[in-house]
Amino acid sequence: MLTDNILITRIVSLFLFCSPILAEWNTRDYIRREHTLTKPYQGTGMSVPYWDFLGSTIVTSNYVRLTPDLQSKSGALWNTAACYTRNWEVQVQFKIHGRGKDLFGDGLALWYVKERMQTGPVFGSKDYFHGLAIILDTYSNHNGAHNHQHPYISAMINNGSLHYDHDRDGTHTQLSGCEAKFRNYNHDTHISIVYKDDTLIVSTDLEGKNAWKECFKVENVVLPTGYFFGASATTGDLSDNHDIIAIKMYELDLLDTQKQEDRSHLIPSAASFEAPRERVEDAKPAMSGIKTFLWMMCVAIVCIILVVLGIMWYQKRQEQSRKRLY
Ligand SMILES: *[C@@H]1O[C@H](CO)[C@@H](O)[C@H](O)[C@H]1NC(C)=O
Ligand SMILES: [Ca+2]
Repeated sequence: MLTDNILITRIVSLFLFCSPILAEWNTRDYIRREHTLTKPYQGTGMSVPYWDFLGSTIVTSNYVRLTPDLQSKSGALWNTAACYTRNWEVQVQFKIHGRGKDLFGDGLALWYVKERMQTGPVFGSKDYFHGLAIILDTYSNHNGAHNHQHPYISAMINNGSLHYDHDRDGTHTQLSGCEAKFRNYNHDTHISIVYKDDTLIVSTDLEGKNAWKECFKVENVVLPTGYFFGASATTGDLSDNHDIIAIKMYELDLLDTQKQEDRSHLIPSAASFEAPRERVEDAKPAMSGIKTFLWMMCVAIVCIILVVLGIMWYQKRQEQSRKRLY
């Protein structure tokens, strides 16, 4: 009897100990197979159920590689089934890695858009898209001062009228963003995109701790149903392996008032853009470190000379006034 109790206590405490970890990954039961990509990828034959591929994408038994670590590659992965769920979470396990220590690029974009299987300039996919892009930008194209470091994660909502400006790393059209080091890890790296009750929340799990860290949250984001999930990546002069290991889509609970609503004809929009900054041309590049140093040296030398001259002049005057006294 006593030993039974101890056993039960042990089991319960073991369960309590594990549950926060399990809770991270198993809170939602409504995984939607038709929007999910998990190992083993291959169905019957060579095709992967529910997913199409474009460009340089290759499927191995352990990952889907959108681009290899080679220049000028572009690849994409697109869900074949449109999403008719209003509230959802997409968790993507990815791996961006390569030989480059300081120079690598260009990055990866995750999509919920109208246009699928279209190549283009925005990380391998179409510009002037309709829907949502979550961009994992590894390379800063911007020469002038940025208000953030790279790698950088940002969100963009487009109704087909906006251009993604690579020269500004999309900062003029982004809803929000966060700096995040997500490259060249040996452990698993994940990103979660939650779209629920018109709120978009992007979180990351990059430290191998099985815990989500919020990257940003934006309210009043309108996205219709019937769009497609996808992922795309490109390399240019700089490169990286851009790998997708898993995509899991969970259907989230609806509020009672949301159950009847037809969302299929909405135009994507977002109430708040991140403080839109004027597109000003870059100021002339600031002085380099060495130039600044030399300039400071000159100023210092001139100052010292002036001080020395001043002291000499003062002493001479003192002497003269002393002479006059005697
Ligand atoms: C599309 O977005 C732009 C920029 O946010 C806006 O000016 C325009 O009115 C929108 N068009 C529609 C049809 O919603
Ligand atoms: Ca960039």
